[in-house]
Amino acid sequence: MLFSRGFSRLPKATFNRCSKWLLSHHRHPHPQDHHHRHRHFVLSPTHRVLGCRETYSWGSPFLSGVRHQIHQESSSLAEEQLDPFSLVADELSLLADRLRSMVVAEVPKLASAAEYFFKMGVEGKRFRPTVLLLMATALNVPLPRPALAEVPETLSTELRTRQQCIAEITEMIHVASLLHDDVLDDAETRRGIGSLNIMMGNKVAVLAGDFLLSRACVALASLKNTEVVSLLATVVEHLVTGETMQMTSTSEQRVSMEYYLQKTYYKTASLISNSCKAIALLAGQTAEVSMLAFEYGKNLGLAFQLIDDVLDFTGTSASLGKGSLSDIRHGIITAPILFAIEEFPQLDAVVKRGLDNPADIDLALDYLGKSRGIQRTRELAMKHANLAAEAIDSLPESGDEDVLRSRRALIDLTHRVITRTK
Ligand code: GRG
Repeated sequence: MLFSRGFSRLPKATFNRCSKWLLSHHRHPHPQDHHHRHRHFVLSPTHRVLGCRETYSWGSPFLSGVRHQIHQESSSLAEEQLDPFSLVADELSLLADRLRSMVVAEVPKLASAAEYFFKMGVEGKRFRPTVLLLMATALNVPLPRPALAEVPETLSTELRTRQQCIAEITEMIHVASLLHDDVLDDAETRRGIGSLNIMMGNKVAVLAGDFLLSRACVALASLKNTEVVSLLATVVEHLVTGETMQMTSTSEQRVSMEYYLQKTYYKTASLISNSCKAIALLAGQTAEVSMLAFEYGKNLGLAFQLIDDVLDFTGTSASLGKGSLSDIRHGIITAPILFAIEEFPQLDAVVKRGLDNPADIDLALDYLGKSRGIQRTRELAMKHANLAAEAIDSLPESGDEDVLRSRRALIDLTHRVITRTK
């Protein structure tokens, strides 16, 4: 099974707990198990955590797991190091233009609110559209049905436009959720500028989020694919469910790794996993390939959020306390603290008290510094990054250079997610 392989380095009890709910979601047979090689992002033998200073390196097996179709390429192509973002740069800039035109509103106030985070320079990392455009190319393989083996040029252009539309919808849902999140959190900044709630007030920010969602719905309807509509509607439900889980958790739920992972899937990984699946469905891919696309997105999304949770404590420096500490200050308990509780059970009572008291936050940070919480969170993120890369390795073979290049870029992204500092 895809899940159990990547978790082999985690203690069994932790793996069982972390993966219980994940296994109950979307269990599926691996279509090409025999092709699998072990791919592991590993901590270097010299890896250590001293007062939470840490050094990580990528084990050489990183590239060795890429399947033989990639190894069979000409060495120049195989060695080519391409930035995943630059591979789709032209399309990303077209997408940015289209997004700006899609969010034009009749009422001037709503128009300026809706376009706020689509303006040049404040578009964010564009991580999701990059993944989706790369996934569209990575899945550009002949379909098993002979009638569809030769796709005419016009049809493949039309398919690409529809897949770009998924990237636009995904970005609109993402930005809508950011706007609502900032209202709920009373955030003051976003993407390095004043948050919309601060610039225009909570009411306009909520309405702008609703407006983006409605424009996303119109775009989704235009695709005339009910399965894809259903996937993305479920994503919105998951975003709201995840946020509500975070907001309403009991003290018992706050210290549960299972609860945390489920909330993380809903809040962060569902959007990218279901959008990846939508890309595959639009291409008419098989259930197996669609599920591999989903698995890639899910595991990449989980790895992304786990690293986000580490960075909240460490910032760019890898030293504890250098991050914004925004989560813990808002009483939000994330994986590093949950792992620290396993080592220091006395931290459980501190966390359950609610962390309203700054002295309790300091105490929790002291325990975290003495624990392997940060390191174990990174390890869990690496397990998910490995699983994401394995999903790409398991795609049907292709000799097409563009397809292989995009697959390598998707695998490269799993690496970047783990090593990112912002
Ligand atoms: C209105 C759809 C909708 C949802 C309402 C508020 C809410 C329910 C959900 C919150 C979802 C949320 C904001 C999750 C956090 C996801 C996350 C990791 C955001 C940061 O993503 P980046 O770093 O941001 O990719 P940029 O700015 O680079 O795009």
